[in-house]
Amino acid sequence: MTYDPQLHTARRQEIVARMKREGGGVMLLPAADEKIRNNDAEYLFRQDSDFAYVTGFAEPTGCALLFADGRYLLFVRPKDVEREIWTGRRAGVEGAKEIYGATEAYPAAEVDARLPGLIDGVGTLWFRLGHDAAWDGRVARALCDLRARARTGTMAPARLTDPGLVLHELRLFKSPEELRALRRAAEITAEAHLAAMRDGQPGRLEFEVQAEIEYAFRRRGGTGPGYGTIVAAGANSTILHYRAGDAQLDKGALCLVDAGGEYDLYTADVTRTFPVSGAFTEAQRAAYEVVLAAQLEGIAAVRPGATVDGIHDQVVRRLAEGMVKLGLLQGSPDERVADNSVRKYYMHRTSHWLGMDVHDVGAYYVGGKSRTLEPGMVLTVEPGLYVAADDASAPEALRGVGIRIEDDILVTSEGNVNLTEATPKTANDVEACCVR
Ligand SMILES: [Mn+2]
Repeated sequence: MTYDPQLHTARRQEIVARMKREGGGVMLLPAADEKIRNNDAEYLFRQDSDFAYVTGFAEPTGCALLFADGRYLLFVRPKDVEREIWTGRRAGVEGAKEIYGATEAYPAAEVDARLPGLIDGVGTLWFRLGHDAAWDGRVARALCDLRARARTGTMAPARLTDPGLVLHELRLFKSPEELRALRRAAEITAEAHLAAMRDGQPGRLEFEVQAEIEYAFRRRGGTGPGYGTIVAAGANSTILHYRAGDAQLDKGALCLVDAGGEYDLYTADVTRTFPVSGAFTEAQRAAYEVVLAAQLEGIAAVRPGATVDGIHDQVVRRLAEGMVKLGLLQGSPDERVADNSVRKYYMHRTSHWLGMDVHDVGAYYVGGKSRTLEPGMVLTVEPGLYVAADDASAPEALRGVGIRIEDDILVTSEGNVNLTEATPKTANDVEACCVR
């Protein structure tokens, strides 16, 4: 997020304090590299979340090294008058120290040459293996180099530890600054969903609605979508990770929109489902009420001491009752939960952490048990109901109906706050937003 010398220094101090409790050493955090989209055109750059969280440094390429003894190194792209004319200003090696607080800084091109010397004798190297193949290779070569020279007194780190152990635990608990960014992302996202409901008229194409949504994100100062925008018309809504395509929104069908704006590296994650005609059919409304009731119950269950699995189980139980009532399943709801047939119409989990990454970091299980919620955590609650278009066993009026309702919930000491409650959700409120 926006660089703030005090904030980022305090974060690094906290990380170092926690590293010391786990054996000290050095944490190596690669910055994201620019990625080629095709030929020489690049994807829009997005900084690595861990790297951004620790450094506040927005430029691509290089890495940070955080030593338990307090040293803080940055490898960055050096100043280059010629390149900067083409690709923009760089802080450079001097800026890395003077602006970003590095105790030492070097050109990114020197990483390979300097890395062995920097990790020699540190004992523990905090590095996330398996995240980036190029960096895995770099680290492996540095370790090999040190091991090969062991007779001369070099000592390769004996322990490789996942930085997530410290970093992702910190990121799981949102600070007031982070919550400000998330709330802003939520505000922008509410506006985008309102635009989608307004614009999602019969005859519109999915990508037209997507354009309205992403226009709202950008116009309000967001970076854009925090993940691929889903606009799913009709039976497309039963495909969980469908992207906005070119299907037409038909009168009588539903449209499912799963879209979240990113603001200052934090993203919202909101799903709403609205009737294209502006009014739910009786069957659609009945199914909608089932999902909404499950979602409201799931949100109400979010409080310190609750668990992600517990909330999921409660939501599944409520959905099973609804599925029986709607004629999708037969028998008793408990039996249908027990034999897992609920999965036919609800096949995903109810919650995930949310923050800089849409599926944010942080352990879901501690000691083999579903994690207990604590104040400062942010998670989604997003039950759904998806009836395949060719499901001959389902009531005809429900075939091809996909409904998901998703909000972003902050755990507080009193219970929770719904960060995305500004986006209309009751069937009546949604209809009222679908002005036709
Ligand atoms: Mn989600």
